[in-house]
Amino acid sequence: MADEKKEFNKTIDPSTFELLAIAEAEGISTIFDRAAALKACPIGSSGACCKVCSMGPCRLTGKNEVGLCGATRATVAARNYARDVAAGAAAHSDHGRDMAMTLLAACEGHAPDYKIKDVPKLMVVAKLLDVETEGKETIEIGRDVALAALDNFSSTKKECDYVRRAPAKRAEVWRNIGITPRGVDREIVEVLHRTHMGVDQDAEHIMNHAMRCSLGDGWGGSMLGTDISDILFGTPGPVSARSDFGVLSEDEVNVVIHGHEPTLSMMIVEAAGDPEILEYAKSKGAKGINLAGMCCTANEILMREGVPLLGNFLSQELSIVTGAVEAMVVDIQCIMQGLVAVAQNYHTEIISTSPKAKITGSTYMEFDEHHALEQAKAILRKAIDNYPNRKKTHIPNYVNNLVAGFSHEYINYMLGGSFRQSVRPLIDNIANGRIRGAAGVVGCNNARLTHDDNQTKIVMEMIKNDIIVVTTGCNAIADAKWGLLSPEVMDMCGPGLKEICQTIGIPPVLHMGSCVDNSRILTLVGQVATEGGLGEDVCDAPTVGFAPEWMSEKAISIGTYVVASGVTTWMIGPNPYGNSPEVVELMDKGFREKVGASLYFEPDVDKAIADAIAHIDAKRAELKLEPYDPKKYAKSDTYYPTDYTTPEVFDENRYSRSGT
Ligand code: NFS
Repeated sequence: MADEKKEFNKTIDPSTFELLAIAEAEGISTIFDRAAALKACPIGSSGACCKVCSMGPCRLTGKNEVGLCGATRATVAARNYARDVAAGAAAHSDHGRDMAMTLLAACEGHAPDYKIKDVPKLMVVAKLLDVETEGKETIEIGRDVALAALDNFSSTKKECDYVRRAPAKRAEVWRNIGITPRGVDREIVEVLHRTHMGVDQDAEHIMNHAMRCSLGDGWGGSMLGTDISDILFGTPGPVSARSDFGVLSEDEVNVVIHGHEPTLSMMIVEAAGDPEILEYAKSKGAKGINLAGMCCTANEILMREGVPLLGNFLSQELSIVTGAVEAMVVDIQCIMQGLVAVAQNYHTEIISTSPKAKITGSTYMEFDEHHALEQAKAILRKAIDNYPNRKKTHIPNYVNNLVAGFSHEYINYMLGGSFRQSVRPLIDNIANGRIRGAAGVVGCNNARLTHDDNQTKIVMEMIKNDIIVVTTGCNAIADAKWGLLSPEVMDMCGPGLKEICQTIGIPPVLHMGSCVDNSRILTLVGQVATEGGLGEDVCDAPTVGFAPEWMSEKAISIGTYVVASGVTTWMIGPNPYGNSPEVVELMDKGFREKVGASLYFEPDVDKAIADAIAHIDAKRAELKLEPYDPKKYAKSDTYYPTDYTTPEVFDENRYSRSGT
């Protein structure tokens, strides 16, 4: 019994649960086992370890208040925090830069397989980047936009161009405290310099710069990454698709695309439609090619092409355990090193593609944008060649339907129609109390937490309380698998939100894309503030952010730029900088005084939910909006009863989830 309970606590996801049992029976070690066997270091996990010089590492625990050089707990925790932000910002922004490089190569004729797909978006971005468009061919504008974007990464200007996209009041807040982002490269370098031994020693000062660096990511590198992806591959609009392990096929070549950059994944989608490739698959006995997405690349190809979602971060090793995956094609970020070891027990080929990410034991097929389609086809041929090697398969029989593709452009169109695109109906219905507020729920899985439990719990609790949700990343995939992106989810909503969703035809949980696309959320909250009606700045509105199962440095950068943009955010789990009460206080009160929002690390998810709802109500009261009263609106007889106590035994019918 005790073991059963331990097993269940690893996940709430029936298909993950099923595959874990198979992995165990077959003696395959996964991250779930390693999490049980390897405890986290208590010193590092609270930000108490300083290893910026070789006299240490200094462990500031017990009676040790300072390190050898005299660095205090606060300085050390703040430095650790700033370095996490810098690493996360670097990952997002280097991805963004690659998108600009691809656009440049396409417009200069070096990457013939890429085209400008969304000309209206190109024009919008050109204007934002001060690129002259009069009398120029589209391709010339594309080239100049790419160059202007590249210039923004290493800009010597005082402010990066997209600061003008922020509401005027917000930009003023940043200027007043000196955290307006310049080129993100410069902000990252400055974090590394300031946190070098013996430079910046004041925790608050270090943390201010951490905010500046994160803003260079959110309003710089990431936002450019999203915009240029839209220019090259199209701005997403609603798309229906399927999710979960049941999307794998018994009689087609299954290719899992895992990682982040759409340059690779979109080309593989195109190559998979090539009749010659299809014929090749048939020549090897398969009925066709079946693509499925993993992690944030999944969100990129779902949003634009409706490619099914296989799973989120913690599902990656288990997808190989199905025995049904001929190739897992990976590029960068969130790719577990354990994949190759798992794949050695099956026929799955791990194909790495990025010159930035050499993965020992994988088959390396460098993806080069100059010959993109040819290389995508070569990758697929390799997968097809592997099909005859498939042996026994275990494909869990779970599929859920979903609707995704909610770019901020589409949300504007959906709310305002084609003549007057606007977020006004959203603002009005928050103001009149039918919608209580809005929550952004984003980010990773974490093997120290029950897989997908916090993700789905927070989203369900929000919509039940009439709080509309925008989601990205691994949270969006958890939601999809749990049926929370399907139309039926309306029945879980509180009465006011349900009424609005039915009237406007808007789902209560809006999938806005990958982690880089959190910049779409920034644009949306910026528009709400600029339009007026919920205060004049982002921090005035009744909005909150959550990272329910965060684990990566990218999540720290995201959490920080969301807070610095004015949205109070809860990261669920222990505070990785909690060794310094001063740093914790600076993230709470200090950030609130400076940028009007706080950053909380909260291990108790129920407390975080309660605090976030109280925060929304407090913001409503400050704005003197109608008090939220669900009884005033339509009666909801399908009000969803929730019991979130983790059951003793695995119960696949715990929520509304329907297996097929
Ligand atoms: Ni973002 Fe976390 Fe990775 Fe995507 Fe998932 S783990 S920070 S959500 S896939 S980037």
